[in-house]
Amino acid sequence: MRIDIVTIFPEFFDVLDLSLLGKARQSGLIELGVHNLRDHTHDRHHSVDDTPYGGGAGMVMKPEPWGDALDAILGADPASAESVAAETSIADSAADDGPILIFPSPAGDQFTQAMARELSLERHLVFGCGRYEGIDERVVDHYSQRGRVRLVSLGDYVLNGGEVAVMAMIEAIGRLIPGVVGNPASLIEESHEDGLLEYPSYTKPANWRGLDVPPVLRSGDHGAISIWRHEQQIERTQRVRPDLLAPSATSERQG
Ligand code: 6GU
Repeated sequence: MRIDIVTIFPEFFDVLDLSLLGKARQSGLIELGVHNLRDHTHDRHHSVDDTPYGGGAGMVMKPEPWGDALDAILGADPASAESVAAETSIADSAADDGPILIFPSPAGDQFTQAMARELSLERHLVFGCGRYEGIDERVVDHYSQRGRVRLVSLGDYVLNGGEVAVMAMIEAIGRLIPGVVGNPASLIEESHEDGLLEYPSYTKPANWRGLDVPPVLRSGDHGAISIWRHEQQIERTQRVRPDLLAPSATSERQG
């Protein structure tokens, strides 16, 4: 999978050198491009923001640097005269399911494990990290005319910018790409994969600070262990996340 990120804080994504995703990049399973939005400004101060039309607090990210930065990744707009020879516009590639452009936004669709799985099947994801009060809406409108665009939110709280959200999304998506996680079975037994929270896990020693490992786990009875773990999942989900057990949650998962 190819992943491109446009941001004013490219260093933020240095951590993608580490851990499982770093290994996936080394082995070529994930190809990453991090692009500095300021490289696509043309004024002396490299400004990426301006005051909002209509007034109000904060600053809005200007459309021109975004247009230049995204065109450099996606190919120029085929509708514009100078780009007749553009090789890979999103309009062309939309036919073969070209890139998806994702803008992290608290106003977007909720990011879920189901969405992570969907996106893990894509060949090319492009993330545009907004800062300040957001990006000029015409950027979303323009690229929506040319291909697939999604606004995606991590949850109902406010972050200063999209960078942390994109890190979270890339980690959730990247680990679902075949080969990134060494043991595929570990993907199946996790929270949210079957719509339930994970069962509790234990390792040695059998007694730690007066606390015993549940005896069933040391019984060697794999049937009993399997039943116990499933009961734990149900109990935990009922207690912590009853919304996941609601019928609407089930139909959403299947839909
Ligand atoms: Cl995706 N972006 C920002 N800026 N804030 C958020 C978010 C995303 N999801 C929750 N809060």
